[in-house]
Amino acid sequence: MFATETAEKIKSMEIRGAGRIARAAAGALRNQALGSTATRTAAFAGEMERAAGLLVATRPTAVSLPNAVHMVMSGIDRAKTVKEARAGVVQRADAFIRSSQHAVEKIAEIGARHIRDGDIILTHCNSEAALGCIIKAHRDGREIEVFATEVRPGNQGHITIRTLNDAGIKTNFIVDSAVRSFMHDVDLVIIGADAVTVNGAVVNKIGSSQVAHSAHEARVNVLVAAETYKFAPRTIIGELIRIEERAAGEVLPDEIARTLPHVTVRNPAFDVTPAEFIDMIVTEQGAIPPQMAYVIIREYLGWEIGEFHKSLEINNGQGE
Ligand code: RI2
Repeated sequence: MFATETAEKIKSMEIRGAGRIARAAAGALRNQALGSTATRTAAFAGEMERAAGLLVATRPTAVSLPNAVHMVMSGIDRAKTVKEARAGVVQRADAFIRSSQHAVEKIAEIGARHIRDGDIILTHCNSEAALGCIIKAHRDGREIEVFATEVRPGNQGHITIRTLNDAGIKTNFIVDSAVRSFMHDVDLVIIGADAVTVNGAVVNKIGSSQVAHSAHEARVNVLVAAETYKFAPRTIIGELIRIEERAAGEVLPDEIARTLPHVTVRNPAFDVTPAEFIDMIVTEQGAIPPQMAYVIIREYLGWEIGEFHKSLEINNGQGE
């Protein structure tokens, strides 16, 4: 699949989940590079930049997407020939996809260690990283039970309960508004992430902050499963994560909305859970308290404050 088709599928959420969209974008850039007929490096780089821009613009919140695209595209401008530039893109895209899959497996292994025999776990939305931890604990022989939310309006909870059912895990399916009613029965909350900011706040599916707030109130630990490429480097310079607001029709059918001229439907897809409601973030590099998010951005994503200063200087015309 080339970039245009992949971008459409990400936008319509046929391809969804922060990790999956990142791998799909990397795969699309690889295919774009392999299929390009450009004969000059500048034309090749231009085509790839346009493809990258198209992919990044599809969903504004999941930082995994621009991080993956940045990793695949980095160094393209230094290649001396189209052949070299193409080989670089293919190599980096394949490396990203491999390391992403490995990260999800590693997180499952580390996260499962924090699940005890007899635990009742609540999860919200459909996160392959979060479900990986739950399924690994079950496979390791721990007897567990799960509460899974419906996740209006996208119904991602339906995917979650099918996955849990197929793994043979005892699961309770509840509407989103029932979370607080059941929180006293729950031992641990495990959710995924679309983005983690430098101050350890987690951006995830709308409703996650209510889930975490309710867990905090009931003294239930909240564990976030997030690969390091979900950490947001630009939050170091104070940039905020944009919360995607999706079409009103996902919440209320247009034919009903048309009859309600005084009603505006709001449909933010994500919300922000502050670090104080999160006990641990499990990354493939280990489990960290949310306050250590900066270390992940610096050590594993390789972004330093200096790098931003440099790019700001260049943008302001003071650089090379
Ligand atoms: P993994 C999803 O977003 C959910 O917010 C989920 O928690 C998050 O991506 C992480 O998913 P959406 O694409 O990468 O359903 O852990 O809007 O699968």
